[in-house]
Amino acid sequence: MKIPVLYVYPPSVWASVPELALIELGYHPDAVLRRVVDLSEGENLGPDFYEINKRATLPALEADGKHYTSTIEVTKYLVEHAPTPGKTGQHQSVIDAVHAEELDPNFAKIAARCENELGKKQELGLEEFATERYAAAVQYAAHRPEMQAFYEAKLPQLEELHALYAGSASAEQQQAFFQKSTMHWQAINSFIWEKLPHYLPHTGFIEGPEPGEADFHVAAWLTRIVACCMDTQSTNVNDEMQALARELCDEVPEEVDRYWAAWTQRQSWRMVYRDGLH
Ligand SMILES: N[C@@H](CCC(=O)N[C@@H](CS)C(=O)NCC(=O)O)C(=O)O
Repeated sequence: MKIPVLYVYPPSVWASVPELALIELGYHPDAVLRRVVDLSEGENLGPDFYEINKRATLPALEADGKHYTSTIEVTKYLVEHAPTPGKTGQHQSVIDAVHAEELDPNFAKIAARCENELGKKQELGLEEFATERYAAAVQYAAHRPEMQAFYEAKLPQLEELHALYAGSASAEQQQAFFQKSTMHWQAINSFIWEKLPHYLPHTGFIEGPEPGEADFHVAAWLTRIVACCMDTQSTNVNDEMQALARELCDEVPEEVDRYWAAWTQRQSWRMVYRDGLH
């Protein structure tokens, strides 16, 4: 049988979900072959990866002659084929919740609510990220007329982000982006306070004493949100929950605090985030 191929990029939020799953579900380290698709260079926007995943997103999995092209599908496959079976999740609603567009953890990373935050994120390398990806897509589009519809959908978003980060956006575009970013963080803030605690258990994990399907998704989402808070704090904060609390302008709900502590003690989480939160 052919070894499944998992398409990943280490700093990617959603590609961390199958990485956590592989370890927690007891897969042998060589059970899947990893191929890195460099999102910062726009490699996912090219024709090679388009053959694998028409959505052009990570993670993707090639297994049993099929392509699994969303985080939910990839992780479900890994759960269903795990060496330790019986970990099928019972909590699809929280998985769907953290994948909702209004809580998109990738937008949380690029969002900027004011000029100060935009400046900080430029310093963190987002200007280069936005510029390289836009340039790569322009190049691909020029040579791939057969993918015209794909680039027509992608290029305006990439161009807009490039303009914002390169400082060539109009004042109106900038204000609209600040407003969209503010609303995005408000949605994240209210999710963490009003909904997330209801999904979290008093002890252990959402799926039981050990992490299961829903936990892999929630852990990756929460880790990215915490990473964004650590990145943009105006003073150095070493404590992750303290950084989250400052973003929430409040304390962190105790259920979230407990869940974070449970995850950060796991070998799997330490392995996946060994080079830093992302
Ligand atoms: N809802 C999709 C989102 C996946 C997604 O956005 N992945 C990011 C990496 S974390 C990506 O590949 N983005 C590609 C791009 O922005 O061009 C899923 O869960 O599969």
